[in-house]
Amino acid sequence: MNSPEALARQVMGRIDALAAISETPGILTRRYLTDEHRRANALVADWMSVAGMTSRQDAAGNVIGRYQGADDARPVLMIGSHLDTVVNAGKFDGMLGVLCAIACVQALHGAGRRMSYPIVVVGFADEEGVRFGTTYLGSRAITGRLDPATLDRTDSDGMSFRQALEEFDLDGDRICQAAYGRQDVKAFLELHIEQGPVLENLNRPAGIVTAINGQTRLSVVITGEAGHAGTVPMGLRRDALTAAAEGVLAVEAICAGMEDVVGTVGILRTAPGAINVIPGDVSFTVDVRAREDGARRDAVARVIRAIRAAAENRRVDARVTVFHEATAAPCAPAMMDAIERAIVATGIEPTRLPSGAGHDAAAMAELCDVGMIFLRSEGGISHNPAERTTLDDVTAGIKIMLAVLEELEG
Ligand code: HGY
Ligand code: MN
Ligand code: MN
Repeated sequence: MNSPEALARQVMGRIDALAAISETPGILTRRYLTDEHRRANALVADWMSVAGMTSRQDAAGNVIGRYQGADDARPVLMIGSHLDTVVNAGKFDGMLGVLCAIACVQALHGAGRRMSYPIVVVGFADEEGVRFGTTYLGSRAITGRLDPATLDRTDSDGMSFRQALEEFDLDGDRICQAAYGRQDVKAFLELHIEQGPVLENLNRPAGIVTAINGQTRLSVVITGEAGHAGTVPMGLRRDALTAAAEGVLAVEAICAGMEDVVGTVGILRTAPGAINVIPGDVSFTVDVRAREDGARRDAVARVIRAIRAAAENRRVDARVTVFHEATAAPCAPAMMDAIERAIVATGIEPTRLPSGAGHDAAAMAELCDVGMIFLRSEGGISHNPAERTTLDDVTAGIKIMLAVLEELEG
């Protein structure tokens, strides 16, 4: 019942069960502090209990399972990932890491085995930052580094983070109670899909993450002048959309021209949005990532200058705000070495690679040593319903994670 193969099959079934809990029928979208988040937490808490853990929901809405250690007073090993998703998401991003962590504890529990250290499995509540714009809200609550000002951020319906917590029967003034101290945590281990093409191109099922790229998120508001599409000569227009378009292409050109830097405009809204009206107002987001923080900050500065220059040339106004920044996070050498030994023990050629995607491990790195196991993504596809990892690779992931737990016994 608790062989890695059987546990992997159980994980795949549970992946589908969680994927059915969505705000939008037919696609997977599950944002922070929604009823769907509440339902997913309840399901995961049940699975944690079946695996021999006590479970609870913390002050930030993270779901937490605890598996006692032989010496339960020792600092805990935290393992897990996130349960929230992007819009029209794949079903493995985040959820696979939580479910593999539960599967490993279930294997220990089934064998009557206790590690010397306690294990805490975490289903983080908000890694993607889709609802309130800033990422890692669940893991930053656990590290105690959540900026209280974040509580005033609002979602697209105008509801504040604080109000959404209240609707979730939580209190924004008590979110600090979710925090662990540095002395409480041995390390954090996260299994996650690679979300890129490297492991598949190397024909490797798993890899060791070396570092998680830093990221900056900008919001840009361009204000021009709405006008009649038929009567305003081209030279007299103050077209907010053409200025924004020049800014969007500048993001692409600047980031493409720098090594290990990527830039994305994921959201663009134009108003009033009529076929015969010159757009007077445009807003868009910019997401810049880089392995090196200096390069990222240089790219962001150049992007901001380019957007402002485009606006000035077109006689419109540009307001640029940096609303989220996460520095690059290195994985701990001892954790990388333990994961590498575990991968070799599983009969897999080890591969070390950086993560272009952000992960809760980047936030957790401010509290403790972190390590990440990557599993191969078919076609390198993610943040897309076609996102997929195979049963065999999930089986390998469970074997590797169990081997890491043993490696960390020392
Ligand atoms: O955006 C990211 O990199 C992650 O999926 N939150
Ligand atoms: Mn994601
Ligand atoms: Mn993720």
